[in-house]
Amino acid sequence: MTKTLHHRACHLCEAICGLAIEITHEPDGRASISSIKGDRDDPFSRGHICPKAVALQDIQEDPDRLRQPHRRVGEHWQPIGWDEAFALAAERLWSIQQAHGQNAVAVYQGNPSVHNYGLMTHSNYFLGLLKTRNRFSATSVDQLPQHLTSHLMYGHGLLLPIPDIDHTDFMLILGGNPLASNGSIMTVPDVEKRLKALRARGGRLVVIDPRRSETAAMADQHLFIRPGGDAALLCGLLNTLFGEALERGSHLEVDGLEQVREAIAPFTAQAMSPLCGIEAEQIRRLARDFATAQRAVCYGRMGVSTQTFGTLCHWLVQLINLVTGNLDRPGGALCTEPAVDLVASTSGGHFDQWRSRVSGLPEYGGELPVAALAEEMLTPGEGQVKALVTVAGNPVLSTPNGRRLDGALSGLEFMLSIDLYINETTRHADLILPSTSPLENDHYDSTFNLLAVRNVTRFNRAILAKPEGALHDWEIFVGLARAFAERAGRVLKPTLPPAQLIDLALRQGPRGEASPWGLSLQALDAYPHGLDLGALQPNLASRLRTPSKRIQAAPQVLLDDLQRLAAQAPLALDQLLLIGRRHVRSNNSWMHNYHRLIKGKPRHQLLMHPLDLQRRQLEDGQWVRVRSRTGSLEVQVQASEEVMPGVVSLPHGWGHARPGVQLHIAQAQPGVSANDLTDECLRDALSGNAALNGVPVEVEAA
Ligand SMILES: Nc1nc2c(c(=O)[nH]1)N[C@H]1C(S)=C(S)[C@@H](COP(=O)(O)OP(=O)(O)OC[C@H]3O[C@@H](n4cnc5c(=O)[nH]c(N)nc54)[C@H](O)[C@@H]3O)O[C@H]1N2
Ligand SMILES: Nc1nc2c(c(=O)[nH]1)N[C@H]1C(S)=C(S)[C@@H](COP(=O)(O)OP(=O)(O)OC[C@H]3O[C@@H](n4cnc5c(=O)[nH]c(N)nc54)[C@H](O)[C@@H]3O)O[C@H]1N2
Ligand code: SF4
Ligand SMILES: [Mo]
Repeated sequence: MTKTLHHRACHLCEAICGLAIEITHEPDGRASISSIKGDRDDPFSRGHICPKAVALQDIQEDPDRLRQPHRRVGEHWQPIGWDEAFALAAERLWSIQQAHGQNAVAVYQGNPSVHNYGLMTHSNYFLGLLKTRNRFSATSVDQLPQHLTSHLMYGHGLLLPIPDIDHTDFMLILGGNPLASNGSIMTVPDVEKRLKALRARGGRLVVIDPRRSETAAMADQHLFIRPGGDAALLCGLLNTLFGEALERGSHLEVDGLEQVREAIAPFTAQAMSPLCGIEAEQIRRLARDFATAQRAVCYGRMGVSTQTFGTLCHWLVQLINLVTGNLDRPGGALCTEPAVDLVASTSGGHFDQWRSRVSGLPEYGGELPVAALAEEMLTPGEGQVKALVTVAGNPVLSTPNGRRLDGALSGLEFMLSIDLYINETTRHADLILPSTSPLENDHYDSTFNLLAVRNVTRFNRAILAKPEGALHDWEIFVGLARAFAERAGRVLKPTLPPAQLIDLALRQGPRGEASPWGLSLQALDAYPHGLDLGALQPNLASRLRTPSKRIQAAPQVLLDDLQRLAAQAPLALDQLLLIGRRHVRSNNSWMHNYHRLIKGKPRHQLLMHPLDLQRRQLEDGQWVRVRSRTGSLEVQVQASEEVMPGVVSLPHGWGHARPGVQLHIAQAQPGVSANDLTDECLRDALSGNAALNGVPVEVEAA
């Protein structure tokens, strides 16, 4: 028996934590993981990991994880060979498109699609052949408003300014809880340490959240906000900045700032206060504190994206950073300069060039909002969706009104899933193609290097050998593409393995052969702990992709959306609103099948303020029925002063006890799916992003 030590990063969430993994090799050739620890020599994560990293071992060993293709035969699953599986998929998808048109096949790509580089480089090799307009992904239950804002203001949906958390003096967070999520569109391992450092250097952290989250609890100031009230608060802040001459000059060239100033004039702190539930003087004081800090940054995330004014919120966040001189400035918000530069190598994107068939929701970057997926399946007529391909996703638990989608999936003619498990979604599939596990994969983080709080890069070599007969995700896509092209009589362009594509991108990139860095894949092998490329630097002026190469502060669609806010009625305080929450041991819907992550105190409960319980004569710990327009469910309630009165909180991604699901540990857990209550009709009107937060609900004794 020998032991070897390996270094690579964890890429389960967005944080990029360096790992030191010890592998035991048996004399018969078998290898197993003996320990997983944080890598202290990683310059970015500095030893930090969360409990999910250790569960990489459980993923590896999980008997429920599929290891070969499975085909449905009635109620049973039958293992089949790869070639047979590819041919079956090609035949069914092709014939459905022949009978009903190309758009009859829909695609849904889930979150791990950006956590696995083979999916990044190769999913479109196959999916592009389908030429369907019914493409959906987890983007539209998440960060779509942020892409759209950057597309409209900066000319590229990936020019996303990241908080310079290590150098700021004032951080204002709305709708993000990095202590649980480890940062998002702000890749930041050991965020707690970095926030403590901010406070230790005399800086301030202010959190706006309807719940006293873990991050709010460590802040200098936490303001409760009525869910969905952020656009009003942000308008009040911006109005104060203009009204009290708190602006600061910027080196950036901007069009439309005068239009913004004019448009925002009626949105005074006084007028906005009843729309967000924060005192006018409180709003004004916050604006002054922000503007007078040496270096400040306003950061908005999930909680402000997934609400009915999601894009308006993110536009206002950008404007607040811009007018206070904190955009593209150290200690403010800065764009990264990654070694693989997706901004330089891709087009700026497009918006609203076509719309969904039933509800007329706009496309962004070739994808339609996933809130429309079920209705596209359920509404008869030309273009009705008859088949679905899911890739690394679980939309039944992750998208609004998941129960309706659940029902719609059972009516499809064919469903293909590329996934590791038979879960709430893939149980409806006719064919499941599982890929290798995370540690059997190489990985290069082209997405999260783009979103990190420092410029970083590394190449992660696979640590465990690919089992015999297994395929990586990218190989599955190549197999599907070949079979489909053959069936459809089309010529397929050749492709290269992901490692070679990344090598090319590195060599040709800004830190490549023409630069002093001279990066290539081979060069990165010299940095098993990752390579720090330095702090973020101002660069937006030269990277803007708008036609004028100037920032567009006043896109017409956003000025128009401001009028929607102006027409908003004041808050109905007696209406209970549902919000979500994340836990550090959880990862969306898919990591509940591992003992070490689900042990400990139960965390599936509905959190409710004691006053709201009292008003309904309910008691802590009792079972309650929660009802919304779309559904109802029963769950245990927990009294909590963490949530403000009028707000209840339920985590998403639970509710695994459904027939046919093969997740033996997860199924035994209590918990319900928050998305059985969310509503596909509640959306950000501009982008179509799902409003998963601020859902009106009623709660009564069960
Ligand atoms: N109510 C509510 N709903 C939400 C949210 C919320 O806050 N509240 N959050 C939303 C957000 S931000 C997101 S990103 C979505 C996530 O929604 P989804 O992406 O739909 O769901 P996940 O739970 O991430 O499912 C990941 C799936 O990928 C599989 N998988 C994991 N790794 C791999 C791999 O390497 N290859 C392949 N082929 N498969 C793999 C897993 O088995 C699992 O089935 O949920 C959204 N839904
Ligand atoms: N442990 C863990 N880490 C994760 C994930 C996970 O599931 N578990 N998922 C990963 C993914 S895919 C993503 S996208 C990121 C998300 O990372 P974050 O954006 O940090 O998301 P959350 O932790 O959901 O924090 C959202 C916060 O918004 C608050 N909120 C809800 N409604 C409103 C509102 O109307 N206004 C305001 N101001 N706040 C509101 C909620 O109370 C919550 O505290 O996390 C990633 N990291
Ligand atoms: S925070 Fe946890 S899940 Fe995320 S990258 Fe780090 S170790 Fe992995
Ligand atoms: Mo997400």
